[in-house]
Amino acid sequence: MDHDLALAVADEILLPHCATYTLGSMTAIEIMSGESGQALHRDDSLYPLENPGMELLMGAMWALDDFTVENGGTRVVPRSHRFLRSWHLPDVTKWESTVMPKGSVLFYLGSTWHGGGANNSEGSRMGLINTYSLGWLRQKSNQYLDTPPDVAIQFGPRMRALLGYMPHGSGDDRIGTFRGDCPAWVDTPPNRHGERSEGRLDRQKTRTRRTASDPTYQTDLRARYRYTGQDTATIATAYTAVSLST
Ligand SMILES: O=C(O)CCC(=O)C(=O)O
Repeated sequence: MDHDLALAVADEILLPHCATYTLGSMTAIEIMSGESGQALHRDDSLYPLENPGMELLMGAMWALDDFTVENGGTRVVPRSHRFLRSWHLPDVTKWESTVMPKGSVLFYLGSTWHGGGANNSEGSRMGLINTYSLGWLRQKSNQYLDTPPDVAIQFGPRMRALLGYMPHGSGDDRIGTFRGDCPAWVDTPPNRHGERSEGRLDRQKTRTRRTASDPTYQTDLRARYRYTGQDTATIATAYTAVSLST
């Protein structure tokens, strides 16, 4: 998800139009032997915008098997992103199959027509698609259900930001948005009744910047994170990362 190459490409395509982007969806796709081709489509059609003047998202298809013409390597219609409106159909007979060895990645724009190919081989074909979407759009999947706070806290700030645990534009706006990823979102899971165990405002009032060597800080960390079962070193790293970015 946070592979440097994928993020470098996403930076180029999406950052001109947003302050931060997020993971829209994570999908594993296995095309079995004998399966027919998927209908060609655009991934950005989930957003009801015609001619938005920018790319709304970008896809990265990682090959977990060799992709071949025979086994259904993703079909792509080159230059089809230039057909700006959904009723301006490109000639979808002019698709090309993606041929790439296992471990490779295909990047495609959200407006590019594409689809899984027919699998005429004996084996199955597996791939993983991650989409990255402009940070001010709703993500395609609800990442807070896929990766709830007690799991998200185990990742670094970059991954948490990609999942959406960071307000959009927190780095460059002028309206006082919280800067950096938001501890209130990642370190206080709802209790059994669906309420937060501490109010965000109370915690912000009492929270001061302390270093990891401060004994009271360690005690507080242990209390706060006891539900995760993580060791304190991991917790201290995660918390320091959050604190530093505030
Ligand atoms: O499996 C593939 O090659 C593409 C799948 C795809 O585009 C989709 O499911 O939206």
